[in-house]
Amino acid sequence: MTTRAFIGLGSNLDEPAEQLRSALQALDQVSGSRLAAASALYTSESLLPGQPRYTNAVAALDTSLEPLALLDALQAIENDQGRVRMERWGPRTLDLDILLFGNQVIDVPRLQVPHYHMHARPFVLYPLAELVPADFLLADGRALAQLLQNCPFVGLERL
Ligand code: A4P
Ligand code: MG
Repeated sequence: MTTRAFIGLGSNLDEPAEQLRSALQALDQVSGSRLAAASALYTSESLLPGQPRYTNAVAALDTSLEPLALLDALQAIENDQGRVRMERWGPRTLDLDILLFGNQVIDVPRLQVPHYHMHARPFVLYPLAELVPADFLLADGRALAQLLQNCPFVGLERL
């Protein structure tokens, strides 16, 4: 059985667009998984002052992995692409977040899904909207259309 997961990709170091392109290829290579679709790339200012501009995208991944095994695979890709965890929220070559995992709500120490903050981040919601129907509901019942209405397309540039 496969589950459709949505993965948020972000980078603000070392040629971010290239980082995202190679991460998309790596996602397609994850065991038991297939990259079903990817959004356009978007750029925006960092939420944290003084950091380089971010490039973000969202991918749809069909996977037979369990959620924590998928998280392990994503962290391995982050490490392969040279991410050094210097400080939480610091600049990074690659950040891969599990935004949604089918219709599951997950709350264990290593993993919370839907991803906290995704409902208020234009660089997550607009690329996600490219990949799902207009009446899409998050696993926690929130309507994507409503979240988009509350989250104006401000400061985002679609590449
Ligand atoms: N973790 C829990 N839930 C999840 C999940 N759903 N997906 C845990 C992935 N990981 C999850 O992550 C820390 C721990 O979160 C993991 O070990 C995992 O067990 P991390 O990637 O090491 O830490 P982080 O990315 O520095 O923290 P976080 O909270 O993911 O950072 P944010 O909030 O994503 O902030 N501005 C723009 N424009 N675009 C961005 O992408 N990103 C950040 C980073 C700041 N500003 C930004 C952007
Ligand atoms: Mg992260």
